[in-house]
Amino acid sequence: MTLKKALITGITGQDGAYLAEFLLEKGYEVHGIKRRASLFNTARIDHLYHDPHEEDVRFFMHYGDLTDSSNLVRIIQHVQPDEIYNLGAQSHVQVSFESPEYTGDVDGLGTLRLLEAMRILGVEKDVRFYQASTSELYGKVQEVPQTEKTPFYPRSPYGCAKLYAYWCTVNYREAYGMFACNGILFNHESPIRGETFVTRKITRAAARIAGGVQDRLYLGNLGALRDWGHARDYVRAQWLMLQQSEPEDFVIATGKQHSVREFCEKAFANAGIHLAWKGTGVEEHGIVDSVNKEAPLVGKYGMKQALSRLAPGTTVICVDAAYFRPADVVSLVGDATKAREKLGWEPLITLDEMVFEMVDSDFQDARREAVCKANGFPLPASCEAHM
Ligand code: NDP
Ligand code: GDR
Repeated sequence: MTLKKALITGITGQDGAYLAEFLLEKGYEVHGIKRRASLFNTARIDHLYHDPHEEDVRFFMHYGDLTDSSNLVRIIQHVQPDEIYNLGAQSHVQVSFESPEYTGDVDGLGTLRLLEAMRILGVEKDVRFYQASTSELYGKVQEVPQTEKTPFYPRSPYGCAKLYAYWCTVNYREAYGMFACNGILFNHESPIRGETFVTRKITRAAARIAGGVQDRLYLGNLGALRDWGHARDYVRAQWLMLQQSEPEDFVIATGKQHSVREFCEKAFANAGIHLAWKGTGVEEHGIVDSVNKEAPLVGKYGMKQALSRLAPGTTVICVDAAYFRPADVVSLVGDATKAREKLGWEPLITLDEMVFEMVDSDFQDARREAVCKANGFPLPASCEAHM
């Protein structure tokens, strides 16, 4: 029996890793495009990798870049995929204000290059295409909650680039009869979320502050409201979209909204720190209200002693205007009714379960760091989360 083949751009990222795992479990042969980097950049997928000389290998990597049409054509020709998942992107909204042209090139034109590569090779009718569209398209929201029909109003170079990619996907579907779908995914997180996105920045800091290896967390807009789901649930939706009889666009969301402030409270509570808030605007800060040495993760990682140093009133979170965006997206919440009805999709992991899983994972790293520091062992240069 011939295996179905999938090609994933952005395989080294959060979603790429979960999707690769999911498709391998479904019996697919999985090919990923990774960028050449001066250091290893495959930590999220190393557990899936096998020496290609072994037998029955179903996971392969190819060097490539969304800014290079020639390699996209070559890789598609070589792999002959049944499905392409375009997850590769410069995906950080704030960074897109600093590198707008690059973001447009990768996130916007990169999508066009992939679609054109399929046409150049004459496989546009044989390959199904998934485009990683985003709730950032809604930006300054025109309707609450947001559905597939809500008008777009992007608020960043990232959002504008993704808008171009969204319409290219629709246009190639209509013009050339391609099976091309946009998944309009709301924020989704996990223990392998990039350290500079706000959720991971918070869970990582909560664990490190509780563990005594960090003093403070600096954040931007604490009032921003997001609809946060779990990446593992969301990659299942990506696959489901390509298994339908007709290509369509779908919103994927939980329908529940929380503020960055609330996310902090949940993460810090799992780390044994109950927060109170003082001040407003850029003067606002989060202080220790009380510590809970009986919190399950505090016991699991032996952090009781480290927590004792945190007297009530200690400042652990500060607002830093450097993290405010030139134009922010202040409130998003999605309505995934269409996905529920047509794909049979719904999220299985709750926000509280996800926050627990993230803090648990970050506690492991914080504990390792604390042990190394206490015993004089050097640590790899840890990336200080700063975006
Ligand atoms: P990540 O930032 O974790 O991963 C992005 C991936 O794209 C990485 O593998 C990265 O490679 C790769 N990449 C970056 N630049 C290029 C390039 N020039 N050529 C080829 N690959 C490149 O993002 P996520 O996994 O969180 O998101 C996946 C996709 O979904 C992205 O397109 C994102 O914009 C979109 N999205 C994400 C949402 C979320 O909440 N996570 C919500 C909605 C949409 P490297 O590892 O080398 O940096
Ligand atoms: P977002 O995610 O911009 O929604 O894009 P991010 O986690 O970066 O920000 C969410 C909200 O939190 C506010 N915020 C901060 N954000 C960061 N990164 N760092 C901070 O210190 C901070 N303080 C407050 C932000 O202002 C924002 O309002 C993510 C990415 O994965 C995109 O690729 C994806 O398309 C969208 O989600 C859906």
